[in-house]
Amino acid sequence: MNLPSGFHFGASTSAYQIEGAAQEDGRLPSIWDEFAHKSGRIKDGRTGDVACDHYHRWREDVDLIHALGHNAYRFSIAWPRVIPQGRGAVNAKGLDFYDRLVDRLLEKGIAPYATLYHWDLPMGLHREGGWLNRDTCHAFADYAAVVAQRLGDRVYSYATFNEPRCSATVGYLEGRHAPGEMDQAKALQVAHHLMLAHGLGMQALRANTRTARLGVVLDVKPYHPADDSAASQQAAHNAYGVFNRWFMEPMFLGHYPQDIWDGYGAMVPAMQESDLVTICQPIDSLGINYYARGHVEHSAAKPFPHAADVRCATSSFTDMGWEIWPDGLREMLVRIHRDYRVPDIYIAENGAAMDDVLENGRVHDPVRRDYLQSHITAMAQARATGVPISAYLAWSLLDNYEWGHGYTRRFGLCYVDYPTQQRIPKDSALWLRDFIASQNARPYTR
Ligand code: IFM
Repeated sequence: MNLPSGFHFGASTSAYQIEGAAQEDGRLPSIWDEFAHKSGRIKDGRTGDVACDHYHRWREDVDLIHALGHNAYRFSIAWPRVIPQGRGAVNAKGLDFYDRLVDRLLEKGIAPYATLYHWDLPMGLHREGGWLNRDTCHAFADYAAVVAQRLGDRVYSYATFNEPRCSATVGYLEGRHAPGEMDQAKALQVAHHLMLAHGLGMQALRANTRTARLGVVLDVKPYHPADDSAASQQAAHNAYGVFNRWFMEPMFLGHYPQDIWDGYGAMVPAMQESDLVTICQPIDSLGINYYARGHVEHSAAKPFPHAADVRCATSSFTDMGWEIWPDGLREMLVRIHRDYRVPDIYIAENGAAMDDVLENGRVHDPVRRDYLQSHITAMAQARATGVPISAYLAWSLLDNYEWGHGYTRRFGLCYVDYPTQQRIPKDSALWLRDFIASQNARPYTR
């Protein structure tokens, strides 16, 4: 595939989804602890209290990453472990955990990619209004500074946020994620504050690092019209704007997309004069999470963007019901490069939930293997056209807590037998290991 030997291959995880140890060593609850325990909206009624017990098994997990031939690993730092109330006192034990993890990754030739916020807002801040309260953006910047002062340039790549779109939309409009609200205007205000916090967080990271690469991770999706009508084409354009441009244009161009702003009408967020300047910080690297495309038709019955999902009869779908559409990854990489010219892009998440079965100590998952292979090929095609792409990180290293689905969805390269916490590399993990070796990817050195 003509990838340079410094290309990074690995997998991603996030704190609440794998760590467990929810009440240990000074960690306090986040909005996800509260939501998982109380909302009644988790499919199997379960929580991340134990998850994959990674907080206790992190050494073996790093050995596993190494054995799979990865030279990069993306994880998230739990804000409620590091600053349990969200602002104020720093919890030394929480920071120590990530300090040891980073050192161990470096010893093993694995580049640490750290995300500061993967949806686990400390409850202390949520009680003061959470992401609807502008002060939370400043608390986030303080937290970013604390982490960067401790981990510094040992972290190869920092991302401020994972999928701000998802935090805002699924948490405040669809109500399927914490904190479970269903209000479009609130979702837009939260999105604005998440972006403002990203800008302030970037400044804090910049002030406290020298060589680490800094940026954000966004979930991206192409939208295709399900029929030839002008109305459906407009719906696809609008949906693309709501999903992608609403976040990328403020961050990379310094303004909201005017057509989408007009579409939202009176629901647009309140902001201050200089917010867009703060939000539009230069980044070193953009992480993108790609899973599926959107396929929509116009629906007057739906609120703006007036788009209704249409299931394509000829497509295959994952266990999440997401359409398998590898070319969408190529399409998005080429389009993002064309529209925003960010200096570097990496695939921060890509993967498939499948109905995996453990049989005689093996998990045969040919559909996931094909999914990974076809998406890596799509990425390489984009790269061959000149898009600067530096890493491919699969979602996820382990089966884990899939938010509102609890433990009923398995995305892992490694199967987790939850009663014993045994990790079993699936066939796709072994395929990826051999593929990485075939690309001569070299271990990471600082
Ligand atoms: O599990 C999530 C992850 O936390 C964020 N991106 C999508 C994944 C699959 O739903």
